[in-house]
Amino acid sequence: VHPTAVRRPHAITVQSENTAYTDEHITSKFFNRGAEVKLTEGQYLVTPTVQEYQFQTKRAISKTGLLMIGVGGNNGSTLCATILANRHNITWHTKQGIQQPNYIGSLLRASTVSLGQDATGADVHVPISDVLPMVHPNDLVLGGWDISGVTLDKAMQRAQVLDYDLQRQVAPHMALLGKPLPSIYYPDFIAANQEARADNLIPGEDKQAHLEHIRADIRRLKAENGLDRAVVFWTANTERYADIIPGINDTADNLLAAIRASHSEVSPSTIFAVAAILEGEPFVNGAPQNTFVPGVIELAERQKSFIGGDDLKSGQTKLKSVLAEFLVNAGIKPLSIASYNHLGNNDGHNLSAERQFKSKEISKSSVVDDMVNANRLLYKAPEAGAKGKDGKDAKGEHPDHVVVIKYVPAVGDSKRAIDEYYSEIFCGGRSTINIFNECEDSLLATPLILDLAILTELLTRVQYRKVGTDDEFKPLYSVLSLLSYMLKAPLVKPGTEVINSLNRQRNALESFLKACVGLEGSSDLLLETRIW
Ligand code: NAI
Ligand code: DG6
Repeated sequence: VHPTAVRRPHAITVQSENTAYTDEHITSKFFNRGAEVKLTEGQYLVTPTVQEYQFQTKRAISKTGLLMIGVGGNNGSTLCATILANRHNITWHTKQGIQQPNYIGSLLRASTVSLGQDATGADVHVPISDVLPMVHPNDLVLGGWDISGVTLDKAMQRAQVLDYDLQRQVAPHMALLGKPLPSIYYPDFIAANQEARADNLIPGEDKQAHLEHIRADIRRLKAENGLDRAVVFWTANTERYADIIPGINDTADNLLAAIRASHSEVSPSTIFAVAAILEGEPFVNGAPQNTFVPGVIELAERQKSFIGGDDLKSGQTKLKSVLAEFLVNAGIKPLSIASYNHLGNNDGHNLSAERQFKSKEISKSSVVDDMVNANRLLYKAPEAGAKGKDGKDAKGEHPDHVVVIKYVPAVGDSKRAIDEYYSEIFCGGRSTINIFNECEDSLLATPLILDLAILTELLTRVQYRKVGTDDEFKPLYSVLSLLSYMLKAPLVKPGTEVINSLNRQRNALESFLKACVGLEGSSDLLLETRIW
């Protein structure tokens, strides 16, 4: 347990009538500018709109626990070990020399935003984590559950991710974290090949009892560690999709009744999500399965709890969301995107089972939809009222998109990803881009877990007021779509558009953080550089 969670001095002060600072809060005024578009008799009628909001951010950072389900896995153990290495400033020998611990790969800790220009006109960049008070990763209290009862030092060795010299030095600190808490295991939801690991289980088959057990764990961990906030994070094996069954998981009340009745379609991840929601703690899903069945979303709304997901967007998909947007926005028409990868860690083993692969295939496939839909010059729109083979609204023209994952034990955590982008260019020409990407999967994923936990904690401290409508400040909407940058298949408010473009996701986040301190979103217009 690390003792801090105190407010660090705030590095930025905005001097403006739109921003007010008290010991407790930063309050800002923000004008949300947009445009309403109507198509009338072949003409687009565009009316600029503006709505004033106020944001209020609590300045005191919560003492925050990161409670991971699957803490004994590659991501979980790597995250714990790297935080401990940073916290204790452990350096280690590699064949390249001495390596310092760092947070490279974390959007919040290793990337910057421009605040504006100095007197010479040069941009002034600051770490994103300085824009608002945020938890430092070293201060996170770590813990969680795993169906494998291996202690965390041994779990780190089993993962085979970190250099030996780091493992050697961090092992005593990892050993202090002990054994993960016993967890819920419903074998039907993960691959049969995981059974040998499952030796640390909450007994029985009563799902209501399991829910109460997890709720009690969350309460106890909070009390024992003096936590103000516990972010509950699924980084356990990918589950199969749960069937959405009317009367079972379609509403909050039906879902709670289904848990009481120990219905077979309630997955372990859904039990954890419900436990966190009922405890008023945020839940983030780092894997692709549909943990957030409609009943979970309704429950989160009803309890005013926060949820975010799905599936960490680490390498191949992150690049795809950039490359597909680049091609489509350049007026080039991708005809097919073929993505292969092979890996040899336990995640790959689990995904070698058909139903678990299917969950991952879905999250990896959705990522180009919005870019394609935004360019009807290249891709034909669906006929009005047309239906697809599945009976749902037809999607219109779309590039062929295939996703293949193979388990190759020899390569371990070092995933190989191969992508071919085959596109139509000028006057019938063709362009083929091939990408081969090789990387340590868990070292890409781990900083995303940190970013998600830190942002989630921050977003629980931000409230807003729509000026002219709301008298009081209120919390943000339950589904934290501002987390989208780190997630492959972002969960959004039902009925709103999913944004997959990585650039748009980052801009949204940057604009939001700046709005909370009373700064307008970043402008690349740079007008003063273009006029006399
Ligand atoms: P892993 O297989 O090494 O770890 C998963 C852990 O979850 C294992 O220790 C397992 O015993 C445990 N587990 C399974 N069911 C459980 C349950 N019901 N309760 C508690 N623990 C349970 O996998 P890894 O590499 O750590 O990945 C974790 C998840 O994150 C997977 O779903 C993976 O698809 C997803 N993911 C991983 C990325 C990466 O780059 N490593 C990126 C995107 C998503
Ligand atoms: C094989 O695809 C294993 C998966 O868990 C991925 O490594 C993970 O989802 C990351 O995928 P991506 O596409 O973001 O690199």
